[in-house]
Amino acid sequence: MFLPTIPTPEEVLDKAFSRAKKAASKTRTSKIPRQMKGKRVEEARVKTACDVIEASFKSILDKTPKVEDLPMFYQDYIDVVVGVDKLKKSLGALNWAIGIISKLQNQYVHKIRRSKGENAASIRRAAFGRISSVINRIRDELDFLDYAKARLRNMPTIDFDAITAVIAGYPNVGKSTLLRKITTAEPKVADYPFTTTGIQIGHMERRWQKYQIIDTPGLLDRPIENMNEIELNAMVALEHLAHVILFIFDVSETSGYFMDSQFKLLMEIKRVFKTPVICIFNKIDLVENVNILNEYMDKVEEPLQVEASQGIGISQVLDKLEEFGDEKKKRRRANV
Ligand SMILES: Nc1nc2c(ncn2[C@@H]2O[C@H](COP(=O)(O)OP(=O)(O)OP(=O)(O)O)[C@@H](O)[C@H]2O)c(=O)[nH]1
Ligand SMILES: [Mg+2]
Repeated sequence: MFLPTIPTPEEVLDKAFSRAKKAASKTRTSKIPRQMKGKRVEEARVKTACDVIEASFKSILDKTPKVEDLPMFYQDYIDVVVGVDKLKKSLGALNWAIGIISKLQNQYVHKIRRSKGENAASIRRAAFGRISSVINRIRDELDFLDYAKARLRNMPTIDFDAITAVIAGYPNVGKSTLLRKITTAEPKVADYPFTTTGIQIGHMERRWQKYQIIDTPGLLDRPIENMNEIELNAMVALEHLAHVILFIFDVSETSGYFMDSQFKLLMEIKRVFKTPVICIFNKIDLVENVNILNEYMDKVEEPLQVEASQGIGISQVLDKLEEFGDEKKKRRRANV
């Protein structure tokens, strides 16, 4: 959950004015002279209305994490989904409103105190009018924040202590099957922009190191030149996340993609991501032409053969991941 509940302008004003009314009814006026009573009551109403609005906006701002303090992946995610600049501008509008409301509070409380008692009510009405127009001026921003809250509600939960592998490969090559075989529990599905079925995150642990394996249906499964700008941004977000890419070939070509197209996709992914790639040759049980298999196995470093559907070869994939995790840890240690 990134943003707290965002009220509409009407809700902001209703709450402020009704609390103000209550505060007024509780104001003790029994021991003060008659002409002072009205002033006290109206002052309490203006003060309370402004306090309520300020508190409500401050609480929204306090509960919203600063985008620039978040890990890069989330910053990119937010940028892709709602736009970081627009979000900042809308939060800035709440700050602006807090400032103006607090000025109005001082100004009108002062006016009421200096007024003749019989004018206090009309001064308070003028104050409420100004307050309403301030809140109505940030209607678009409140609307946007409410929309952003909904869009960011299911942001994927990423474990930044884990070694993160992202799965790539054409549709139907066995990505989901492999993910399910590597990770024990059913992978969790979280929203991810621009993939139809969401991002799937599976977890596993080996020798006290956590791993998370991520599948992004519809994103890393086709040529990158066909992507629009938003999808490219989503790719950038993934690049911040991936320590390693698991590229899956379907050597049987039963998925409908020839090995040369699959290899081209691998080359493209290698070009775009500056991330190490582990190449996995899947569906070896269906191989008809061993020569083709060997030809492509020779083109990549340390290829692995698996039959994901039967879990054959999975332990080698895990070993490779672990090897990779050890290197990563060593490098991390060397950096400190
Ligand atoms: N014979 C055989 N079939 C496999 C193997 N691995 C996966 N399959 C089958 O291939 C089909 C596609 O597998 P998925 O894991 O759904 O492939 P995917 O890459 O996740 O597909 P998309 O999510 O559509 O991109 C399924 O019917 C699997 O049962 C394998 O090693 N051998
Ligand atoms: Mg899948």
